[in-house]
Amino acid sequence: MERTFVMIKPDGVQRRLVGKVIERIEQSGLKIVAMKFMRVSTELASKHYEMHKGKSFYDGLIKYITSGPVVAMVIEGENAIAKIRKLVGATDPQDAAPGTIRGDFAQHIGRNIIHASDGEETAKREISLWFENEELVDYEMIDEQWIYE
Ligand code: IDP
Ligand code: MG
Repeated sequence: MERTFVMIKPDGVQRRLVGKVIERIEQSGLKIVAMKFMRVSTELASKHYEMHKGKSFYDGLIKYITSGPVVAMVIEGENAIAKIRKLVGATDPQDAAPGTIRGDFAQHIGRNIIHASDGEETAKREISLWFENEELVDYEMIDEQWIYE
């Protein structure tokens, strides 16, 4: 089982898409192990996006992510990292396939609704950046035998 970090960005919250996004994650069989609704500080935003520091879109990105509340989550499942990236779709919604979250709900790369970790190392780093260990809840889903063979 793998864990990944997912965040519904301020535009997702403002456009009242929280329920629809979480529905897609839940119905795919993945499991929520942590979730919080929060305003992101500039400090957290700059740590989260430190790899993009210096790029042309960086300042706008920090402003966007700190502009309103977000929903931060940790999601667990088999190949959860890749699976969620597929559900999310390409970074630029203009390239994101229909059926993906960005493809169905977004128009512009600077307002693309959702973040998801892009690999094992990133997932580890982001989960520990956004959540305390005790905020991650260990539990079993009652339908696990119907989700995994
Ligand atoms: P990802 O979110 O699909 O992993 P990254 O390349 O890691 O994409 O970029 C992080 C975020 O930075 C994107 O989701 C998007 O919000 C923003 N971003 C990336 N490229 C651009 C751009 O060219 N213009 C505006 N925002 C951008
Ligand atoms: Mg990324």
